[in-house]
Amino acid sequence: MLTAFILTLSIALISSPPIHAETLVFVESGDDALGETEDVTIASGNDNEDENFNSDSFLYCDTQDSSFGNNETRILIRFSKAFGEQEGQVPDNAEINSAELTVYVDNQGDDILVYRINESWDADTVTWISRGEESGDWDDSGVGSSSRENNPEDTIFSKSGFATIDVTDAAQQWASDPDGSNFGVVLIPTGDDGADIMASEYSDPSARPTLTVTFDQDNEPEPEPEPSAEPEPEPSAEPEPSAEPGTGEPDWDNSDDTAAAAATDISTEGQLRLQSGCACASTNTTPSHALAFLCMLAPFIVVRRRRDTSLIKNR
Ligand SMILES: [Ca+2]
Ligand SMILES: [Ca+2]
Repeated sequence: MLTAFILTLSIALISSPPIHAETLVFVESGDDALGETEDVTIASGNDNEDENFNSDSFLYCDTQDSSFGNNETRILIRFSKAFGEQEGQVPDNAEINSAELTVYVDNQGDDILVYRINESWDADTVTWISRGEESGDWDDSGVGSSSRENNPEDTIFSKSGFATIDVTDAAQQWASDPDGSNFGVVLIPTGDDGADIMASEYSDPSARPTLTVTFDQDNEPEPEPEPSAEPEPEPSAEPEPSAEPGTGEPDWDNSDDTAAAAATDISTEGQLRLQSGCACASTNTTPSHALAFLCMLAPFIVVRRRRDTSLIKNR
């Protein structure tokens, strides 16, 4: 029995799926909720700092943006449902091999620095001053230095066309703590030659921001061994304990009805329910009352003999 158990365990270990790399791509599509993209421009200046621009089809990044009264514009981007335990999400504690944020630059400009944000925000209500109606103000307005990480994740060398931003380190953090850290990134301009980027609201889906994450998928946890996984006793094994005579008082009374009811229970289930040794009870045949009566007498008449012979028979 021990050998069979070890063999079963060995097969379970050998058949565990190996660690494998998996790639998921997230983009706003309308059909895939997990691709939900939150992207929004925030702008400084009295006329802009309390305004929300989430519905625009373009995102703006410029130290002196003429469309915003020559004030500074910055871009926030987050894929809020990319990480988690749902099917199709990057799972918790996944080891990130690479993560790339791809954007389409429509109007090239000066380089852009990309930082991981460390405060939560709401795309529909965020502004230069506020993180959102229910979130309070930024610790440092405009996602300033105390509202983001100190060192940039990457730099966009701004030119027209697709630009790829390495956010691997940020994605590792987001995977480690999706609820407490996935606040996306902020794009901060380095000069007054601004860049325009297609937003998730842009009509052509292929130009919308995309997050591509490649990660190692951990093995599934070992399943708990089920009771049915226990190897069946071999025919040569010792008789079942339930076939042994009871050591205490039999748990039935002396009425035929009780014995018959017990026997019926046994015949329908095909297995022994009585605590005392009664050979007829382990069969599928329907015992007669006489047989049931013999069953009741069995502990007093044939117990010792059957115990001896059953051992002989089963060798
Ligand atoms: Ca938007
Ligand atoms: Ca420009």
